[in-house]
Amino acid sequence: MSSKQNLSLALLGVLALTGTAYADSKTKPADKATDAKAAKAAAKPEAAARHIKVGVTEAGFEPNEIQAKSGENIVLDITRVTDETCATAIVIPDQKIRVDLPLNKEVAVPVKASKVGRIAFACPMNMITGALVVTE
Ligand SMILES: [Cu+2]
Repeated sequence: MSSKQNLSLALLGVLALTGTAYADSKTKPADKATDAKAAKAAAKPEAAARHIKVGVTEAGFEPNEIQAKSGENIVLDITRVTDETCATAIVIPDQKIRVDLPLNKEVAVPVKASKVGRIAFACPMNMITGALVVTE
C-alpha cells in the first residue's frame, strides 16, 4: 500500500472519530470539554518518525549534524562500520539514552526534537560528538 493511501485511511479514521465526538457532545453536554480534547488529539495524530541514516566511521558520526524541526520525531538508523573507533555506543545525555552500536548492524535510535537548539550525542567518553540541530 502506498503512503498516500495510508494517509487517506488515516484521515478517514480521524473524520470518523471527530464525528463520533461531535455526536456525543450533543447528548452529553457535561463531557463536551473532554470530547473536544479527544477530537483535537485525534485530528492531530503524532507525525510519523523521520528516519535518518547515520554511519560511524573512522571520521566519527557521519553526518555529525542533523537538522530537525521542533517537536519532530527522529529515528537515527546508525550503522557502525569500523572497529577503529571508541563509538561502540551512542549516548544522548539530554534524553538519558544509551544504545550499543554493534559492528555492521543497523540500530534504530529514536530521538525527539524536544527543544530548540542542539541536542548533543556522543560516544560514551564524549570524544566523538554530533548533534541534532533543532529549529522552530
Ligand atoms: Cu569515545
